[in-house]
Amino acid sequence: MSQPPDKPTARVFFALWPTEAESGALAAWQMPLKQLCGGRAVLGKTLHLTLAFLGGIEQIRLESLIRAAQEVRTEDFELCFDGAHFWGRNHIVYAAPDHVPPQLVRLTGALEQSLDTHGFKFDQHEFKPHITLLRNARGTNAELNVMQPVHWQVMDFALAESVPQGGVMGYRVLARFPLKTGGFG
Ligand code: 2AM
Repeated sequence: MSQPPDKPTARVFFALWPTEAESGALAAWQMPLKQLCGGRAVLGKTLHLTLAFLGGIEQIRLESLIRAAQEVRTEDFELCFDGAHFWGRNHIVYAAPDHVPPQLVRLTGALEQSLDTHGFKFDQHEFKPHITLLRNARGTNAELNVMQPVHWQVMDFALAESVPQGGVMGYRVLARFPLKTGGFG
């Protein structure tokens, strides 16, 4: 028999989770940005782009959450991170695409629709695709767009759990959901 979970709820969200090559390329932006903006670099292997944030849900609902994600059928796409920006309200420096591909908008729309259908609540703030690179950063007037663009072929999305690790927030990927290669022609 499998062990019962050690806590009744899990703090979860759906995200695009880069491969090592892509997260490595994005992590290379962190040092020059830190020199300009200070703050704390997010661990390279935990860099991600949040699609939908649910917060705490009961462990027993995870299976149903995974089924909701499995019903999402959208196509793979390329995402290009062109530059870094400072977000004063959250004190973060983040990487973002200049152009948001329509497939990404369709993916978040389909995911939200499926979550809704399955009775899951999620953060309804306007979707602003970004990857947080530095936390507790300060603003600067310096140009932040001095990095090499990072191209990412998005083949899947992930369900992740936030897990506190040694005083900072760590993340664990619980499941991955492939996108359809080549679209739906
Ligand atoms: P952030 O990087 O801009 O802080 C896990 O917390 C992930 O979910 C983070 O990427 C975080 O974005 C995102 N997120 C979105 N809405 C959130 C919320 N209401 N509370 C905490 N994290 C949220």
